[in-house]
Amino acid sequence: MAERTLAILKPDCVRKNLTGAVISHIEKAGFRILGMKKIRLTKAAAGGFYAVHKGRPFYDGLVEFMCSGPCVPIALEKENAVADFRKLIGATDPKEAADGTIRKLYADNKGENIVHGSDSPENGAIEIAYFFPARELADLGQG
Ligand code: 3AN
Repeated sequence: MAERTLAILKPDCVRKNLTGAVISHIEKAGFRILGMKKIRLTKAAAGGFYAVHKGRPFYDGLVEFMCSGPCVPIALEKENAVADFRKLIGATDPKEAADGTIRKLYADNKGENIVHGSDSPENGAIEIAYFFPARELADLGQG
């Protein structure tokens, strides 16, 4: 059964003109793109998305960064999508990310790390719904 996960190509990815390169990694790894858009998050939208991190020392900087320019949320589908996507992007800190992963290849640091990936199928569904109304994704799973 296909599973879904949310990717966000973060503002550093867009600023570095790397969206195409990163999407290419994602497609080559076998993910189907269900929905994709380029948006500029408000502070409230970014704060809501990262609400689980509220109170942590990096929260304000993270929200500021996510609003600092456009980003590209992408709803993805694949068997084992959540775990496979996290493997593809690598560890949060690019210094610790495995060779060949997207963060190892392109990210500068823990804060500006190019791409977000959901951490569980449950959160994947919640996060996809945060950016994509169900009607936008209906019947798009077959490519
Ligand atoms: P991941 O995105 O790898 O699941 P999380 O969920 O622990 O990582 O953190 C969410 C986001 O918060 C990360 N993508 C990163 O941008 C930022 N972040 C996490 N830890 C730190 C930190 N120690 N310093 C700066 N930013 C951080």
